[in-house]
Amino acid sequence: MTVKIGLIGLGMIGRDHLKRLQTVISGAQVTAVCDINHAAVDALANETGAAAFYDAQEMIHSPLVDAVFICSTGPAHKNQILAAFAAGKPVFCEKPLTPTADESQEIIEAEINVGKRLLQLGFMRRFAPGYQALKQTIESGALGDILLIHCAHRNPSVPESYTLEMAINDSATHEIDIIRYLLGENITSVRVDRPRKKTRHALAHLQDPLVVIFETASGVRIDDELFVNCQYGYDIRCEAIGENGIAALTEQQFISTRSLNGNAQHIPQSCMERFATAYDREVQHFIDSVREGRGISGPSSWDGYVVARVCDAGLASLKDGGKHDVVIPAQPALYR
Ligand code: NAD
Ligand code: ISE
Repeated sequence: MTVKIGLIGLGMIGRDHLKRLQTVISGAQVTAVCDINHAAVDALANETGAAAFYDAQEMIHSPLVDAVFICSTGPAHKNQILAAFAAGKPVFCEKPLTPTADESQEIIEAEINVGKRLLQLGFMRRFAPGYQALKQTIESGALGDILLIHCAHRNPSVPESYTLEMAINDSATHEIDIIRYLLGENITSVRVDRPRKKTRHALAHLQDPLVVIFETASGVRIDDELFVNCQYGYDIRCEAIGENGIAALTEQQFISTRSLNGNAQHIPQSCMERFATAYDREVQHFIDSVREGRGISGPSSWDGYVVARVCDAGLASLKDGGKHDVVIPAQPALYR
């Protein structure tokens, strides 16, 4: 069976997933494309032969579509996800699930009403070999108890549409999810520190860098440097500090060179380059789940909801600089 995909959102990541679905992934075909930018729809429909839609609801309900890919911006996700649930169609949705926890709660309730999981969320780092190896090492006990984790999330730059809040609910979402994945426990408090000095490369409305301090239920302390105008590259770091040793991510898929100029190592310039393998693996996982009818798995709406709760606390801290507690309700049976 070939899964017929309807793709919503033809921006940066939407086009990257489109290329992936056309060239890397087996068992899928993009049969419909949709965006509020009509010119982008017309151009891609022409180029790919996919049917053109300007209205997401119409595309989701079309018989041309078996499964929906949501790559629109965060505020558009909720209504598109609810429409896919109403149509009973599986949905791959880019992170964040929604920009606020209240909206994510509505999605959880709707999916529970459907009675089965229909959504895989785009927390692709869980599919990255480096993070998987880090999780295995932590779980093996070789490092002893984990005490601290140091993270850095550096982007070369961000577009003008990137808001101050997106540092938390668009960028830090990745660390919030991966901390839960690595440690198998929830975050219980958040504090956002604004260093007094801001980079001259950040737009006026941004505060960059920021440092976010998280604590988990067992007391692990995590610091996350968010520096989204670092200029030099897309640099993601994660180092777990245990009682017996440390373990850190490396950039596995790249080589280093030695020459008269010294040692050199390529620095990725975008998330698409740094996490190419992880994106390929998450998308193939979704397509295989749909094709084989084995139910949707991987990062869930619940994961998106929990991350959104932590983000809400982070946004409150971004305003007042205080430490905010996060209380996560019991996990519904559907997501256990
Ligand atoms: P973008 O601005 O480049 O593209 C978004 C597209 O969505 C635009 O073409 C816009 O016109 C379209 N759009 C907006 N509202 C719409 C609506 N109601 N209906 C149809 N189309 C609509 O943004 P992007 O960088 O591609 O990000 C898109 C989403 O993907 C965001 O949620 C972002 O957080 C996520 N993302 C995830 C990763 C990752 O690493 N997993 C990387 C980049 C972006
Ligand atoms: C973007 O939406 C992503 O998800 C990228 O992975 C992240 O690095 C970037 O900061 C976000 O804006």
